[in-house]
Amino acid sequence: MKTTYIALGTNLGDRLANLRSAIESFAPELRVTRESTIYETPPWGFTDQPAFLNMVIEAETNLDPRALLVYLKKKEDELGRVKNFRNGPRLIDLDILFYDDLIMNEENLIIPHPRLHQRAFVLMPLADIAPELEHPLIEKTIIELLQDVDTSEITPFSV
Ligand code: PH2
Ligand code: MG
Ligand code: MG
Repeated sequence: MKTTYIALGTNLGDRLANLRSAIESFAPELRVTRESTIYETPPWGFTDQPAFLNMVIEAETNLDPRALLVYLKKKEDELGRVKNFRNGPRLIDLDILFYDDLIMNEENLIIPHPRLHQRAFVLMPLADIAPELEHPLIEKTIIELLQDVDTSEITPFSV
């Protein structure tokens, strides 16, 4: 069994339902062991779009990283994601952040996620469930990485 961290993001439709449906769809290949708080976050990269809901989950899996990527893409498709432009609005986005302490750099799969340490919308929920986790390349904990990003516009989401 490997431990993986997956970031969830959504800014179209019923955002809360999209997160819930995604988590419900993870079995049997992913066993969710922790869930972060859900945060409402300003769009990053392409700003003229609705606010996102973001969260992170911890899960156990026997899938290897490539198979996990394929599995998550299939879940995105099944949940109704339509292909859009880079950083554009999306119904659901499922990104692998970490896979144990694996470091890999291939054309379509880079682990740890190459931009996670710059993104408050990832670090904030990740810090809820794995504050002391150390980034295997940067060799800083999530709490330390969080100190270097602007979290001022990120708010816990309540219904
Ligand atoms: N995802 C992106 C681009 N920008 N901004 C926020 N706030 N949250 C996201 O999940 C997000 C984003 C590309 O995956
Ligand atoms: Mg993404
Ligand atoms: Mg993605």
